[in-house]
Amino acid sequence: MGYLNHKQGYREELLETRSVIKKDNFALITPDGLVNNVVPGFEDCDMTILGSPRLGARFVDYLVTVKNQGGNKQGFGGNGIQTFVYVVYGAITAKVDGQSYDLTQGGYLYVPPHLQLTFENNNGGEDSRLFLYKKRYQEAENVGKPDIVVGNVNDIEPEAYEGMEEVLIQDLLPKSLEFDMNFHILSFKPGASHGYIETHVQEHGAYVLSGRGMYNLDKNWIPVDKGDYIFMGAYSPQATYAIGLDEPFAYIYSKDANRDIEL
Ligand code: UGY
Ligand code: MN
Repeated sequence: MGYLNHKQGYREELLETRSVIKKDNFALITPDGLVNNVVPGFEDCDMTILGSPRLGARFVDYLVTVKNQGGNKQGFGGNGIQTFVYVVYGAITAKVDGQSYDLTQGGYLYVPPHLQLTFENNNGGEDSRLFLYKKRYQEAENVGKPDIVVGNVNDIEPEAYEGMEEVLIQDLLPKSLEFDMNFHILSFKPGASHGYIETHVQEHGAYVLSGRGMYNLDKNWIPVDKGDYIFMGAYSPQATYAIGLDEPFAYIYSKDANRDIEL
């Protein structure tokens, strides 16, 4: 069964998938094949683990559907693990260090590595969907610890990306050295593209929020759609052309930043 699309039982058509898994290189994970993973601490949540060290990532990404009474009261992250939550739809109340944060669609919260995140659904009985992330924080000499960051992408003015007006970028976290990673949203008008095929050491976990694209993942042109997840590993060549008629092709993604490589 595809737990997100609630399809159960035999299908009329032959079984097939658009997912492509190349461990330690790249992966496309489509919604139809996702299964429910039980993770201690998460109650009344359907969740699925997307990018993870088993795929070649140094972080873990999750897609979480939080039910009416659902959430995490036990605490997520802390003890060296930083966390980030983005509300795809719905509403939650998150708590960090005794402080509450109400997050609605487009809202996000970054929790530094010494603190834990708890949250509960706050969507009037309806489900909420979250894109959730954790990564071990990499310290750097003479660099302080990051603070909590709360925001909503609907309040962030997008900027032209690398000189292209049809490609817009939003930076969700400060660009300061305390942060060893950042989250961004890239949005391409149909027909727009990257300016070159990127080849870089940083890894990405990307969740497609809208539209469609043809994505070049290590020289394979692969169609991607809203709801898909893409892992791009270190040095994996990557770029996209947005396709479709009028909806922008947009995805939220993480990128490690501001650190040397440890030997
Ligand atoms: O920031 C980035 O590296 C971004 N442009 N990568 C990507 O969209 N695949
Ligand atoms: Mn990139």
